[in-house]
Amino acid sequence: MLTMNRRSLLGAGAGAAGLLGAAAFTPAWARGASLNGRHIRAGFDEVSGASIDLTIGEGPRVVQGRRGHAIAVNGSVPGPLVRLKEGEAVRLNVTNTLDEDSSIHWHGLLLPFQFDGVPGVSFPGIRPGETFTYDLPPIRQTGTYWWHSHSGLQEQAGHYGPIVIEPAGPDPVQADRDYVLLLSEFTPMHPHTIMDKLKKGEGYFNYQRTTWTDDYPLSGEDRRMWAEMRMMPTDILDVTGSTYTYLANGHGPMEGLEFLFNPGQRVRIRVINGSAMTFFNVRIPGARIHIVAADGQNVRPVPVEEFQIGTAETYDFIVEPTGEAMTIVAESMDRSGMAVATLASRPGARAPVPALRDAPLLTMADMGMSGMDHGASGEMDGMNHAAMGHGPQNPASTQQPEPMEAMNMEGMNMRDTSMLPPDVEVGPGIDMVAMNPVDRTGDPGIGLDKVPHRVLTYRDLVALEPNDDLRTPSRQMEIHLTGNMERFMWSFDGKKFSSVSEDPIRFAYNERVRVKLVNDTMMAHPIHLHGHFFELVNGAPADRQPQKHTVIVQPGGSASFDLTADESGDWAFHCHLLYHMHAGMFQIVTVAPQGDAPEQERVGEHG
Ligand SMILES: [Cu+2]
Repeated sequence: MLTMNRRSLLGAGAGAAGLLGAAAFTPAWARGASLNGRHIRAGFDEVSGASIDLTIGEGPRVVQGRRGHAIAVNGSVPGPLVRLKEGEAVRLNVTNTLDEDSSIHWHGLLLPFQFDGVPGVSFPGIRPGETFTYDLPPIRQTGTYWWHSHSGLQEQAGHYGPIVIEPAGPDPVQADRDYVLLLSEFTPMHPHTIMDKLKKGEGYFNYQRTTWTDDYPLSGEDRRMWAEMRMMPTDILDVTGSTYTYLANGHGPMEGLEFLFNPGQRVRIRVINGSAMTFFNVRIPGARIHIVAADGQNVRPVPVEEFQIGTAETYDFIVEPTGEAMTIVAESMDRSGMAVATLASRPGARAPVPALRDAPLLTMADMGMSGMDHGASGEMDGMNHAAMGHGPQNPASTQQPEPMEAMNMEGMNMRDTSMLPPDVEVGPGIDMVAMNPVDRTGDPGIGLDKVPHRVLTYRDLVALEPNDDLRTPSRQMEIHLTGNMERFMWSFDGKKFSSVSEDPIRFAYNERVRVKLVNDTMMAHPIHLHGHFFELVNGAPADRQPQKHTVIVQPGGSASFDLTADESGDWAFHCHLLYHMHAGMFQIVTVAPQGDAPEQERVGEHG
C-alpha cells in the first residue's frame, strides 16, 4: 500500500511502465453486461452512435494494492467515454443491475429536464433491474463534459465517466492528439462511512492539523486565535489524501497512465474534475499550456503554467510537449496527494514527478475579511478595527497572500448575523458570516497566489464566440452559501434542503437575472446549475463573458453570474462537493414553462 507523504518523491519511471496508455486500444469487454463478481477495470472504453447502452454494476476493485467495493458502468471506472455529435439525437439506454436505485445525470448538457437524471427533481430514478431510456433531441452544444450518478453517494464509489461532443463543423481548436484526463478519487472506505465521520468530527481527515505539526509559519498566538474560532487554517478540503488515492482516468499515481505524442505535435487535453470532494491544481512542469475551453465552452486561448479546477468543472488545454516525456501533475488543493499522468514520446518514457508542495494555509481573505489587511507590514497587531468593512475595494488586492497573522479578535464578530439579508435563516446551520465579502473571481484559488508562475483566474476567461443574450438583467438575486463547519452542516441561505420543505428558486421563462453568490464559509464551493449555462461576471465585455455550468465561489468571497432562464422545468442547483450536497447545500430551480411568461426578444438571436 502506498501512502504519499508531504514532500515524498515519486521517482521517474516508478511503478509499472506504460500499464495502460490511453492511446492503446483496450478490448471492450463487459459492454452492456453485468460484472458477475469480476474485478472492475481501470480506464474506459468509448461508446458512440445513435443508440448507446450503459449498464450500472458493482464489484471488487483494486487501486495500487488497496481493495474496495465499487460501482462501475460497463465494467470500468471511470465508465465509458460517451462520444456525441452536435446536431445528432441520441438514445441512451441505462440499465441498473444494482440492488438499489440509480441514475445518470449528464453534467453540462442542454436537454429536456425529464432527461436530466436527478431522482426526485426531474425523474423518479432507475429501479433495480430496470432500464431507463434518455431520449435526447439533437445535441445543441460541443465540448467536454461528463456524466455521473445523482443517487445517494454512488458517485464516490465510481459511478462517473466522460462525455465529448464533436462539433458539426470544423473545430476552432486544432490539435494532432486529443485526450481526456478525468480526475477522481478512490477510497476503500464506504461513502456512508465517510459521511458519518465528517458528521462526527470536523477535520477528521485533516492530517495536516496545525496542532500536529511544527513547520507551519504560525505563532503561538496565531494558533490560539484559530483555536478560539474553532477553526483550522489547514482546513482546506474535508476529505484528504489520508483516505483518498487520487486517480487519472482511474489509475493511481504509480499506475503509469500515459498519453503518447510525437515531437512537434499539438496535444489537446480535456481535463474533467470528476471527483467527489477534491479541487486539483494542474500543471506540467517545464511546459506552458494554453487554456482553450472552460466547462465545454471555447475561450480565447490563455497561456498559463497552472490552473485550479474545482469539482465538476472541465478545462481543455493545448500543450506542445518537448523532450522525451513530461509529467502532468494534478495536486490536490491541500497538497495531500496527487494524480499523475505522463505525456510520453514512446511507451514507457517518463519525466520526473515533483514532490508535493507545502500545504497552504487559509488567509484573511478566506475569512471574508478582504480589504481589512494591513498593507505590506505583515503586522496585524494594533489594527484599526473601525476601518474594517469600510472603504472601497480594489479588486486587484482581494488576494491576501500572507497567512493569517496574529491579530486581536476583539471587536470582530465573525458570527454577526445582522449582516445577512432577511431571507437567510439564522440558526445552528450558520457558524460564520463573511464580514466583508468581495468579488474573488480574480483569485487563482487557495494556495496558488504565491507560486512563481502564471496561474489561471476566472478573469482570464473570455468567450471565443459572442453570447446571444445581451439584455441587462432585470433582477438581481443574492444567495448565501452557508455552513457550520464543526457540525458539517451545509446550506443555501441557512436552509438545509429537504424534499419535504421545498421552496424552489423561481425564474420566469426567458427571464434574465444576475445571481450573486456570497460565500459565508471558509471553504471554496463549486456551485452547479443544471440544464443551463450562465455567464460569469468577470470583467469581460457583456458579449464575451465566459459561459459556465459550475462556478467556484472562493471562501469568504463572492461571485456573480448572469442567467437567461430559457430551459423550462425543474433543475437541481447545488454545491458539487458530494458530501456538502448530501448535507443540504442543494436547491431546486424552477423555470416556468414556456408560455407562462411573455417572451422577450433576445438581442442578437438569429432564426
Ligand atoms: Cu460546498
